[in-house]
Amino acid sequence: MPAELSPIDKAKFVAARRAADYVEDGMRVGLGTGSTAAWLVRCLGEMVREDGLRFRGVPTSTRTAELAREVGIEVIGLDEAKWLDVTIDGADEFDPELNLIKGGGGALLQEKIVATASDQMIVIADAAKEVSNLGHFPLPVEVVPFGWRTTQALIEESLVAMDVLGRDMTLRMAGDRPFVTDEGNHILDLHLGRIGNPRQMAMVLNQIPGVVESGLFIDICDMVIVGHGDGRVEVR
Ligand code: ABF
Repeated sequence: MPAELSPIDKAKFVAARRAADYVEDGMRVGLGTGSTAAWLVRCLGEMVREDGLRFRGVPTSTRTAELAREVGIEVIGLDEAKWLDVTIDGADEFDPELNLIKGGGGALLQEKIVATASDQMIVIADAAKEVSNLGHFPLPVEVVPFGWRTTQALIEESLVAMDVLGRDMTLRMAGDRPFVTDEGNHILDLHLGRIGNPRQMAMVLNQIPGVVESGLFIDICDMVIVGHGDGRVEVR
């Protein structure tokens, strides 16, 4: 373990380190995005360099692709890999059913495509990400730039129809411009407080034409590896 880690980084690191053991020679592995996933990529890079681990990684963002190459991981695209043995990624929240909110880092679309194309999805998270109900973390929804205000109005209408209270929505910004995803889209962050029925919410959002994807991952995650600041690891 790297020396002098803060408790939060230690929690992320121990979860990532445990997840790295699920990667075996010859596998095709989805590599997540975010600070926890970055620890995973660094751990895997060390295993490649020092233990001779041989696998191919499919990154879920340009950031992760750069880091993976830097640490010596062989990087391929999803279309080359076609199907993956496992994807390991972070999350913003997970509930007891292992439903997730993802997308705080802005890479939810590639993350969802890659995770869905995998035999297994493992989430790595610090203990603060565990919630009884999703929704405290703002729900990211990726929308196409064309007519995004109209899409926003349609999302609002859908939330009213679902009786969802507290429907604040903000366009994610990068400085004084709208944030642009790797696919050239924008992100609306929905401040909902509590999502009573994540499955219904995910289906309703995906029916709106300007919505590309939501950050709700339902029935995709198989296992969550939870790291604690004192170095303990639990598996959900
Ligand atoms: C990715 O990174 C995202 O889906 C999620 O939004 C974020 C988690 O970041 P971190 O690990 O830095 O908390 O996994």
